[in-house]
Amino acid sequence: MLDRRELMMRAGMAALATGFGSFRALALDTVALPFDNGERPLLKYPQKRTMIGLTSRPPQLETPFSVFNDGPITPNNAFFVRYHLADVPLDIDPDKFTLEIKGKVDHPLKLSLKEIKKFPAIELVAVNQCSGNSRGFSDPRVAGGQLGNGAMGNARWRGVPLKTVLDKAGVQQGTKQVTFGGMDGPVSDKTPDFVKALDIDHARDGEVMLAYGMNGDDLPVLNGFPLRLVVPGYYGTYWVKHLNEITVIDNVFDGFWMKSAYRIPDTPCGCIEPGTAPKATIPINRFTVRSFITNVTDGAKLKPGGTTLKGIAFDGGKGIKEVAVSIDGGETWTPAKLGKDLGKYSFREWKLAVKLAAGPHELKVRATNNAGDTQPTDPNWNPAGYLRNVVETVRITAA
Ligand SMILES: Nc1nc2c(c(=O)[nH]1)N[C@H]1C(S)=C(S)[C@@H](COP(=O)(O)O)O[C@H]1N2
Ligand SMILES: [Mo]
Repeated sequence: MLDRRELMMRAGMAALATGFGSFRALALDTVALPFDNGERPLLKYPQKRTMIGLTSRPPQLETPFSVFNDGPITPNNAFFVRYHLADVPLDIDPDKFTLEIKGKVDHPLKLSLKEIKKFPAIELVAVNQCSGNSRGFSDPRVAGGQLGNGAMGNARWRGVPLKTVLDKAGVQQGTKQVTFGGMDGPVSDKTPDFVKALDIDHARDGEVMLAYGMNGDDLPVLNGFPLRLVVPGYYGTYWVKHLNEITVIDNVFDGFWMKSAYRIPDTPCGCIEPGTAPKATIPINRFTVRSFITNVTDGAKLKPGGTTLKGIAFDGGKGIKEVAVSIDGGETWTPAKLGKDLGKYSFREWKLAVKLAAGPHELKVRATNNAGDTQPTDPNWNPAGYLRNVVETVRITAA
């Protein structure tokens, strides 16, 4: 017997089979994220399984957290979706697509997708995480998309090093940055177009990638088909989707999305006293260290005795050195066993066998990276709700 949700899903799939021409999401049900006003619709979009909706114009989708317990790679159909501007390109013809490389280069280029795929390819497993991931937990609350922990994902990206293409174009002396623009645009011409910038040395580090492949497939439309920037270790805001314009410049780019948005306090923690304003800010950059328990949810009832806790950890590219777990609210910690190393930018799985006495438990997990950076016991705060990486707590009862 099919339950109601399954029936609606099938009906929706049939309706959507006509493709992106009739691009519409189907609302299935709702879920509640664990903060005030956390009710969200469950939505079904083309190429995506049921996801947690944040907005629909443009589409913004969170990954249901249980997906992170299925393995270290996030499937394409469960990967989160973030857009700023409502004019999202849904039917790009890959045969007509071109990427332009211009500005302070000796040989401006216009490359087709076929030409891009002819360069020697690289592959890299890397986490993409939205700067605002977990923002809904900020206390005091802050403005912006009220996300739970599902605006992150880990994929095997395939593409060409940005360096290869920049070298071919011939970057001129004295240049400072490279800007990246995608094919989506604002609905009103008063909204600034989404353009991001990286320093020239970062852009040429050999790891920043023009990616056309994700987990062995093309990029899903909503994740930037047919080409996106991958900036390993850096927040998702730099991972420009539907990338079609690269410009080498000899100044520091001052567009809205670099100069005014996506900035963090210029302090060692990127944080300030809750409720205050920063004195100075810098562009957001590398991920903070994070870890999660994925196989036990908050409020769960478990059997007393032996059980294995499991989860994921990641950081901005130093690599995870250690994950420690506490089952007594942080009084004592035991190192967990780390899973397979898929590379320093990837989710790292961990697990630990524990023995739970009858009664309530606060389970906590804390990761440390190879630079010695770890997670704070109390949440750091900044006005945009970025960089959240407090030691996560899962409250359970063994009975
Ligand atoms: N063209 C374009 N690229 C974009 C954005 C956008 O609005 N337009 N948003 C960025 C932000 S803030 C994030 S977090 C990531 C999200 O990538 P995803 O939607 O594939 O998960 O895309 C980035 N690239
Ligand atoms: Mo983001």
